[in-house]
Amino acid sequence: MARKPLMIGNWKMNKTPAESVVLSQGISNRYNRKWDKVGVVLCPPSIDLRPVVTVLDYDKSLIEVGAQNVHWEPSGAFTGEISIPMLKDVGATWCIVGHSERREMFAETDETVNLKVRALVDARLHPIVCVGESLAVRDAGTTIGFVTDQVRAAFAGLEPAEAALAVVAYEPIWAIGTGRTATPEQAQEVCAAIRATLADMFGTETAQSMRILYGGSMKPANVDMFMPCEDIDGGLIGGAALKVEDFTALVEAAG
Ligand code: 3PY
Repeated sequence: MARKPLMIGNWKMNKTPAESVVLSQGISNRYNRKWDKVGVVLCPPSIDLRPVVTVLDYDKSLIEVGAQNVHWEPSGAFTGEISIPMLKDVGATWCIVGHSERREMFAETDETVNLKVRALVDARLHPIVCVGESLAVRDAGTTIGFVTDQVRAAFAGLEPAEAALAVVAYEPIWAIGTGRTATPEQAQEVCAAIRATLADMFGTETAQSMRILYGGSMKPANVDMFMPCEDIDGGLIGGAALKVEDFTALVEAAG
């Protein structure tokens, strides 16, 4: 089944609202019809969502916008959190869930990842479910079991049509912010195992329709190694998403 490639920029905690206007405008200016072969999503910090959506709406851009995190409760005493109704109001349609930085530094667990995925699909938003192993897990030879357990936990309790709203991003932790990348063979092996797990949970048709991304220092210099892999449908991009030239080069390479 042909899956439309997808490139998602994860800006992490970079770019002020003023800088987010410059970056999203720069990317939008480079957007051309060729890119409708590739889905593009920008995930700026939550304070930048409104300015980025405004820029892209003004340009009638096909680029979509996502958040980097969300709480599963619709409102309440959760200081510092943002809710799904807030994302919907601002025009965000995607949300990263379970990035390894949040799992490591902000106590995100498989259980809270599942609560967030559940709440997002209930609101018909698209979760970007991040999974990936540490170097210790890779060295122990237990990567496939570890990552597929994360997938099972994140998607527990969903119906196939709900799961199909999500994408999965495989990001080996040892390749994030280190300049190291997995080899295409390593990435493909894990992404194939993720797809097999989704097939086991939701059926082959749903699994074949879902996009699985590679993340972890994907950049213009290595994108051509990953895109031909059978089970890799795009990238979740960190540092290279912060430069117009780099990000647009990645999108063009995916198309
Ligand atoms: C990276 O490539 O550094 C990422 O973590 C993307 O999410």
